[in-house]
Amino acid sequence: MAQDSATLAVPDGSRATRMRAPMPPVARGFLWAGIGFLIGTGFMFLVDRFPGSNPPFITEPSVTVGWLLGFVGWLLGVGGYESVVRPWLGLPNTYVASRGWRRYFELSLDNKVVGIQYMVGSVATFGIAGLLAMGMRAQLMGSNNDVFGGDVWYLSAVTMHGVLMLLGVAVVGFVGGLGNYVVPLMIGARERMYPRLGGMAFWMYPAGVITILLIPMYGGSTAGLWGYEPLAAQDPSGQIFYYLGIFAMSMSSLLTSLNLLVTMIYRRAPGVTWGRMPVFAWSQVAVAIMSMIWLPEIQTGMVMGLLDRVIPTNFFNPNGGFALAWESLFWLFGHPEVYIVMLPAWGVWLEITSVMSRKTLFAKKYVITALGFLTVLSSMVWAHHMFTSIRNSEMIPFSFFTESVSIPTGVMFLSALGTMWNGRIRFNTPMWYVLASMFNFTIGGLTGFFLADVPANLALHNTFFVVAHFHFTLLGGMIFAWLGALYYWFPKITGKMYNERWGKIGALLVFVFFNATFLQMFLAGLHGMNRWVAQYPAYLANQNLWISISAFLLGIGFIIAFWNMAISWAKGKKAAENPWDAKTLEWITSSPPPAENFSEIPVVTDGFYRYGAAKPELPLFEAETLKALARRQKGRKEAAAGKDER
Ligand code: HEM
Ligand SMILES: [Cu+2]
Repeated sequence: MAQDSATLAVPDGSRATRMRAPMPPVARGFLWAGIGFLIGTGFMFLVDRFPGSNPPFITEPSVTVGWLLGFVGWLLGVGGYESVVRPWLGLPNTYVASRGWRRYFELSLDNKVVGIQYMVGSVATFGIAGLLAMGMRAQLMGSNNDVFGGDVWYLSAVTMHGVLMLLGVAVVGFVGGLGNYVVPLMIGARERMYPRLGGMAFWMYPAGVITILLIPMYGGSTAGLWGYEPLAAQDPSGQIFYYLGIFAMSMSSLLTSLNLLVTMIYRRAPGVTWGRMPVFAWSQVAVAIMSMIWLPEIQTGMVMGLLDRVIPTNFFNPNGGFALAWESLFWLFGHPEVYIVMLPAWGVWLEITSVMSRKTLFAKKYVITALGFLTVLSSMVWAHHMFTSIRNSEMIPFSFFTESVSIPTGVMFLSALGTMWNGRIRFNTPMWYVLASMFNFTIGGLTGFFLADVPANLALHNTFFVVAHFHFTLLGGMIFAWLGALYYWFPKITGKMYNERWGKIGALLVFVFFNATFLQMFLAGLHGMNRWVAQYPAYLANQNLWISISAFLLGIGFIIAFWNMAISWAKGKKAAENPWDAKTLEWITSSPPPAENFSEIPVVTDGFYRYGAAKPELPLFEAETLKALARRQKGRKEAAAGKDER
């Protein structure tokens, strides 16, 4: 490492003295979380003795307060104490970043460390939520199975699977993971605007995942990802972990998005104008705007739902409250959420198609305009999830706006296709994933049209047709693009090259068995297979058996896809500096980049994606950057160790 990232924490230039940490930060996090929990529950025990509860500490109000203090204890324990609290109190700065692997187990101020923390965390969460899916498919393999030992536990698995996949994988994978890692590099920034906030934001995420995993220990939660009222009010106590877990995970994404947005506003390198900024970064601008509006909205909803249980207030309680308000609150966030997830996936399509086709990105201005339309339109369609519960007169506008979303969406397809047109396309693993994602998303989008159509929706609502539709967009569209992105930036992040043959085998297996699994789900839905059921009529058993078998094979495909990355990271060959001949800024620094991202801030004089020019590399960057490149070739050690940049 050229420079210890700790120096970033000490802006006044004074070097912090290294304090020997008494305990690894994560261990201290758990300890302080435990202490916080005990203080919270103890306090509640003193102020309110909970007649009849047994044991007396474990009641919903006391667990809620205990969780809040535990959450604070966790954040301080993993490093918030040194990096945030002490500086606030004016105490001498004792924050020193660790080196090597230890950096990943503490609060870090380096965008690349935080990006890897999020990426590895989201892959692990994908594994856990994927295992739950395998369990669900084992249950549904026969019409009368009992794999989970009771319907409550099956439904709790559905809830946890949905919440973890959506808030713990889909959002986090692109915003926290690749967003933190790639966006500052793409715009030529040394760091994000608020490194400490970025470091803290990450640690909220595992707290949220763990909270969701605690659901079964507190009785389960059967109301599903969207926690519909008044069902949720009747749920076992595990439901409070649903509210708290979603709160923590969404807070993590919100703060990350804010940080990235401010970074893009203030930290673009000279010459990286808004117009030149790469599409992946642009997609994160749109994501940040949507996150700033809709994540606080759903967090408010989560708090209201929680208060309904622990105070109890009466927001959604049918006796005096309004249960349908929850549905609107949820979907006001829920629909923009799918765009928060999908926009970066489209950004990835376009980055990769341009690079792999060696062609200038087609219609970039229209793509950015379309991102703007999607940001607005996606907030005007939420009641298409509620056609069975709203008035007839309210249906047409929601149907209309939903279908109009296909226009800006089509722009993404057109741009990708126009970019590939007449290009010399390199069909490697990232490109395979992008093409697969485009194929899958087409099916997801077209079946969305059926669901936006009111008469069809009324028949298909809550059947497996819907389950298949949203998996085609989320899993087939977003997760495939995510895998493509991970493979594409793999050489940048690890400095190693992945194994192309195993990459393609993984991509092929995942593509074939994804379609085998979820195409059949459309048919099951049309034949009357309901969702959120652990048992179903025997005539559907044969079809479900085949769905389950395909799902298990899909699981194996995912294991191969991720295993290949893990093995290549450990043992792969060293990658070339810019193996794709890409034009965006992250590829002009070393792989992996030094702590400060660029040894010299690049100065950009032309748009990116200029393929086909006579000398593609040269006209892009000015002399300073070329000097930096030359210096790096002489040896990074010399260039970085010798001088202090600040
Ligand atoms: C590994 C492959 C996967 C399989 C086999 C699978 C299977 C399932 C099944 C059987 C359900 C329950 C449907 C019901 O009864 O309502 C479900 C629900 C769900 N899945 Fe997946 N899934 C997979 C991956 C994903 C991914 C990658 C995402 C998102 C990025 C996702 C998001 C969801 C959501 C949001 C729900 C709804 C949860 C709810 O109703 O509360 N799934 N999945
Ligand atoms: Cu929607």
